[in-house]
Amino acid sequence: MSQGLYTKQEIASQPEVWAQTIQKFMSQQKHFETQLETLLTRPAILTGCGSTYYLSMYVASLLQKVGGVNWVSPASELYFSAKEMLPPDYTLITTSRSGTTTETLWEMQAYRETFGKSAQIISITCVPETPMVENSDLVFLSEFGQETSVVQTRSFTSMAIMAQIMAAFTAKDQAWLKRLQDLPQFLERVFTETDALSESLGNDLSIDRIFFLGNGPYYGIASEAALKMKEMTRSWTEVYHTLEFRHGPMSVVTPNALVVGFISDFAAEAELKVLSDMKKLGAHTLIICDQASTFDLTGIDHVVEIKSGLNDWERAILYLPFLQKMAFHRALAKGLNPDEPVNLSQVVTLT
Ligand code: F1P
Repeated sequence: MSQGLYTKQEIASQPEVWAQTIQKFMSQQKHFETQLETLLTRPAILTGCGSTYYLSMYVASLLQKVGGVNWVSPASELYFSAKEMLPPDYTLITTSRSGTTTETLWEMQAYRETFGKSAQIISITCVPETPMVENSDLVFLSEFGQETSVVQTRSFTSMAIMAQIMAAFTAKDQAWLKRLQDLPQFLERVFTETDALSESLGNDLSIDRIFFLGNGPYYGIASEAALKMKEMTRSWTEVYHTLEFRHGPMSVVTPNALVVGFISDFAAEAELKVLSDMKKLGAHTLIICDQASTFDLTGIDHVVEIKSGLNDWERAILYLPFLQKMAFHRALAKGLNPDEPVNLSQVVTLT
C-alpha cells in the first residue's frame, strides 16, 4: 500500500474544504457579527499548542489588521509563567484542531476561574462537542477540516480561513468577505502550476537543512511550514523573521541548505536581498510570492507565484500548501510514512 494516503488526500482536498468552510459561515454572518461586536473593545490573548500556537500568531496578525490589540503565547507558557503578568481584562482566543489538548484546556479553565463573569472565550476548532467547545462562549467550527493524519494540513488552513472570516466579520468588511471567496480557486491553480516543483524539491535529498523566513502575517505560516517539514520528514528546519536570519543564524548556511522566503508586499525588496545574500553563501533559494514580474530575481533558484492580487494578510495562507506538498514528497523520498510521523500522536494529552 503506498505511503501517506491520508495525508496526500487531506492536502489535496483543501480547495474544497476551504469552499465548504466559507459557505458555512457566509450563511451565519449576522449571528457572528453581533457576537463579535465587542471583540475589539478590549485586548485579546491568543493561544494554542504546536501547529495551533503558530496558527494563533496568524490570527493575531489578522486581528491587529482590523485594529485589535493582542499578543500570542503557547498555552503552557500562559498557564505556568504568565499568571502574574496578565492584564486586568482581556478576551481569550484559543485554537485547537482536536479541542482536547491538555495545556489549552488547562489555560481555558484557569482563565475562566480568574475572570468569572467578565471572561470571554472564543475558540477556533474542527471537532464539535469537545471540552474546548463546552468551555467557550463563541465557537468557530469547521468539521470539514477534520483529518485522519497526525500532522495538521487541511485542519490548519480551514481554521486559518475561519480566522480571516472572524476578522472580516469583526470589521464588518463586506469587500473582504467577497475577496476571500476566491481563495479556493487560487489554491487550485497553485496546485496545478507547482505540483512538479513541489515534487522535485521534495525529492532533492542533497538538502539537509531548510530555513523558512517570513514577516508579519507570514511568520506564523512560516513557523507552521517549518513544523510540517520537521514532523513529516524529520529534517533540520528553522524559522526566522526574514532579516533576522543575517543576525547569526545564517552561520549554518551551506550548499546543502534550502532557504525559503515568504515574500510580502510591504518588504519585498529587503526580503529578496536576504535570499540573494544566502545564494552567495551557496544555499538553494526558493521564494513564494504573489507576482514576481517586477522583482530582481538575482540569486533566486525557484519561484512560486500565487497570482491572487490579495493583500499580505489575505493571501498568506496560500503560501503554505505548496510546502505541505514538498514535505509530503520529501517524507516519501526518505522512506518515511507521512501518515505516521515518528514519535508523534494526533493529540498531546497529559495526565
Ligand atoms: C496540537 C498538536 C499539534 C501537533 C500534533 C499534536 O493539537 O500539538 O499542533 O502538530 O498534531 O497536537 P490541537 O490542540 O491543535 O488539537
